[in-house]
Amino acid sequence: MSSEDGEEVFDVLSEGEEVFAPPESFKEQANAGAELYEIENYQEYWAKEAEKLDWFEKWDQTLRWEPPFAQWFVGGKINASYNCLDRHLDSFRKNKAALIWEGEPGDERVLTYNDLHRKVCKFATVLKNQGVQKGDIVTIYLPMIPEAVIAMLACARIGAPHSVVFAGFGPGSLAQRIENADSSFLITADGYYRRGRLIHHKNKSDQALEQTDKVEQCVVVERCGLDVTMNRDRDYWWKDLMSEVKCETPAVKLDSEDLLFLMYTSGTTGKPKGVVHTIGGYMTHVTSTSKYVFDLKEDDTYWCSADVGWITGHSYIVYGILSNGATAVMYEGAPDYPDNNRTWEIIEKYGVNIFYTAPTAIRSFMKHGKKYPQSHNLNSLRLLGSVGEPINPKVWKWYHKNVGNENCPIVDTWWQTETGGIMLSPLPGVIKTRPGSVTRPLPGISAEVLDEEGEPADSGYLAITKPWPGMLRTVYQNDERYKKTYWSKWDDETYFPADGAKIDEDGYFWILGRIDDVINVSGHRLSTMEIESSLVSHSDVAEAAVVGGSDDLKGQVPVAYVMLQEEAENDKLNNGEDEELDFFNADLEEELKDYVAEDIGAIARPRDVTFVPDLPKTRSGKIMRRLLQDITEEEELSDTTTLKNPEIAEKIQDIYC
Ligand code: 6R9
Repeated sequence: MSSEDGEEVFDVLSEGEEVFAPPESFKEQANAGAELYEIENYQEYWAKEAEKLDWFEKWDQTLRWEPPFAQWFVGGKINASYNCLDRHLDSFRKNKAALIWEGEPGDERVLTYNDLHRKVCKFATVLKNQGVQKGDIVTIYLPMIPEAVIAMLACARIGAPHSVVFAGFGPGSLAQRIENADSSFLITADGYYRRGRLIHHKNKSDQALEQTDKVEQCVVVERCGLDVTMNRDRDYWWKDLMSEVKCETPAVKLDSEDLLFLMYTSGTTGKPKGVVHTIGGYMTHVTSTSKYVFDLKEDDTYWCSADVGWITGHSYIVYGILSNGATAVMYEGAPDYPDNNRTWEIIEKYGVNIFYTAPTAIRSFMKHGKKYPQSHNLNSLRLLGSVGEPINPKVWKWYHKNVGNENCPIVDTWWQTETGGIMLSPLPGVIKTRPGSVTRPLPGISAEVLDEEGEPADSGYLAITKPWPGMLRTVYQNDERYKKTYWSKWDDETYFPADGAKIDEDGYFWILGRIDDVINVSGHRLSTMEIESSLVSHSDVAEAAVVGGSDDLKGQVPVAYVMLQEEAENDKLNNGEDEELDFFNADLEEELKDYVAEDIGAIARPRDVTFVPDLPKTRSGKIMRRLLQDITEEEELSDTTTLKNPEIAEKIQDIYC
């Protein structure tokens, strides 16, 4: 891996492949250097990274590993809120912007580190006054407003773990999470703005509280001035409670292994799991990876477009970013409201330097066309990131060219709710990238591709082979599920993320998507993702989802659902008339099948290509292939309640049948 002079560690990349070297100017100033790929002892490495945080007392043991249970920085005393706030106040950062917030209607708020600290201290006092104690789980059900961050850091300040529930979830999901966490304290809001609509959020909370009697107190943030019903025995206005208290609650000295938060993963099967994260290891992981992967510098303005209700928001809007003392942009609304200029306007207006988003968003930017990013000055951008699902090479290149002006390294970051922080990603400025590959594990992370038996393979399952500080500690109150889900595929020292992966001759990793998205055609393992990527590389295609349809002879065959580019949709599905689109075009269907067969091989040729107006997606933007599977197999539709667009499933069913 390393060359004589230790400089171009990754010059080994095969010639002729599409390889993007980091711009010289980026390389010279990068936080990361090639030596980071030479780490010999992962525990020593993480201990060094942990030392960059502020500890009240140092740990006596870096790692206690009793597989599959890990404790990091054992005996250390720390507070996450202190690391995100107090430690910046003795320097010029005191009056530096911590959060630049923009509401969907265009209202703005800027909170400096000092402002944020004051508000967090006050709300921590409120929590204490209301009787919240160390260890009590506080449920936060807030939209993308600064109070979400304030509430999280206030909980962290007094050692009350938070469980943030994404605001887009409905009452049933909220009630389920409150029940599972046995949480008696809820923080919600009157409403918020989304795509120009006013969402009555308090109503949704009230409906949830009809389904569970756990909640004894509910604090309501006023965001929109909505007229809401307040239950006198239970509900309090945030602003009333805040006006009564002083900014006086110090950060409590907590144990490194005390709970920081629970995050429920929207399980594709069964009930959601409460993923448990603890303070010391998680903070070490997210602080270190923010610095190296996003190349965070003191004068950067960083924007992650995820919601704080997801792990990406927790790690890379709040904890990892604020602990580095950086300035984060936070935006309340839809990226395309009131029109497709909004995202680019935000980047231009605040001079965003680092932009972190998801492939699903990039695909929709792409669908609308390059004229939108191109009509804005995006020269401030110097680094782009991607997270959440595999990014097709075509989409990667579009992002690189039309958003990054061919001048910004792209970090395609693989990780999960369970991993806490980024695990595989390019170190920008150090490693050359290939569109579609997450490159290599980050320093201190050991990953491999293993086959069913646990032997190294070129193509198989992604596996994490050593513990890492941000790892989940367990599934809340369910150690058995923790062991069974994550540590029993091979042995109890090897973590199973349930993602398929390939490794190429240069040691680059290619994530193929969840293993439930892998199909087996005549004994050949094919990633639905690979076929999707091929379809998306056709000029008429905007988005594609592929599932396996049962086939008597081959076992499974690929079945494709395709959304066309706007122009192609108008031209090719219009049937010569201006009325409703007819989602049928035999010629184009054949053309796409041939295209895939040519591109990947006859084995990948889809049996059906169905044109659809939209694809079923979860609220975090992941395509819900399970539903397409049901449609393909002509089975009853499984649960659609976690979908962003539940109505689409039946529509597709009508088109397909
Ligand atoms: C951070 C986050 C985790 C699942 C994961 C994988 C997929 C995430 C990816 C990626 C390919 C990437 N995933 N990042 N697949 N390339 N860069 O998204 O967490 O919501 O828990 O999802 O997302 O399938 O297993 P989470």
